[in-house]
Amino acid sequence: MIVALAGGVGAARFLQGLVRVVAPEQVCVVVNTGDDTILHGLHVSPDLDTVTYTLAGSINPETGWGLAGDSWWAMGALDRYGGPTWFRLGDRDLATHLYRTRRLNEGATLSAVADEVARAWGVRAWLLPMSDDPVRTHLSLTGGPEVGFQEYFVKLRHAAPVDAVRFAGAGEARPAPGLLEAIAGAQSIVVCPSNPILSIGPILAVPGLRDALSERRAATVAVSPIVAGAALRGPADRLMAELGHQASVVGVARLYAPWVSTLVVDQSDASMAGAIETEGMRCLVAPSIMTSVGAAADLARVTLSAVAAPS
Ligand code: FO1
Repeated sequence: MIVALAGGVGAARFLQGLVRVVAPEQVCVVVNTGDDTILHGLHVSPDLDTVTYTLAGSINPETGWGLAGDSWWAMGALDRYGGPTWFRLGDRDLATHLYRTRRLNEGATLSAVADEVARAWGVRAWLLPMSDDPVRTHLSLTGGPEVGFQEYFVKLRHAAPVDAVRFAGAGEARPAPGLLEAIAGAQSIVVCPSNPILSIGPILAVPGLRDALSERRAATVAVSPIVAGAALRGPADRLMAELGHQASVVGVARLYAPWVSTLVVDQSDASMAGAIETEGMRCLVAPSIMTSVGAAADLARVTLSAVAAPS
């Protein structure tokens, strides 16, 4: 079994390549749920849905989230009542949130529902939320209030400066059933090219997960989401700088070194390999911009080779 830690669009694209290189049934994807939100009374799990729709080949290719070819009649109708419509839910996507909410109200766990949704879309990888318990990412805006993740990310277009991040509920959360066993028994553990603070941070905040991962350090490899000092998508670079980290592959290495043994960086960061090794990590250089599923598969192949080789 390969365990992959994931959150966001970059992770979903990487996973599309990973399941070309290893049998999907051998992949356990541990998904961030810190972005989950309740909207219109519905439980929305954006990262679970992005991974599900991407692996099902049904993701909207323009946005990287939501369903390809979806319509927006419900949002248009909601506008008549004054919204809120800043977080846009497509008509077919709404069915997923209706279904998830009903099942949770019936007493099903988030991991059971994630599995049901993934199977219904024909996804053969095992998708596991990091926890069945609620963990919610909140960001303190510099000189302003604390806001929920989606308010920061979508409503404020992740443009507002941030001085702190908090994972509410993490202290009481338990790892999803089977997750600790999957980490302990994994052949390799891959950290997808995801935002280290907002996507991987919530996973590490669930008590027991950081320790379980640290024990598997030699088998763990991460793909840097930062290329040439910038995030390919989203606010990772800015947020790292705002929170006092270096917005570079070296900054990623410093965050990951205690529990990850190898960092895969893009060719444009090849000159940083020595500095990464100074942080106590092996460095692998490979093309990491996923311009196609084939490129993602090539990146996944290189990434897995890192932990197959002796360190
Ligand atoms: N991202 C946006 O930028 N605008 C949206 O209106 C939006 C709606 C949305 C609906 C369902 C869903 O699963 C994802 C959605 N996203 C939207 C993406 C989401 O905010 C982010 O991809 C993640 O939370 C960050 O990983």
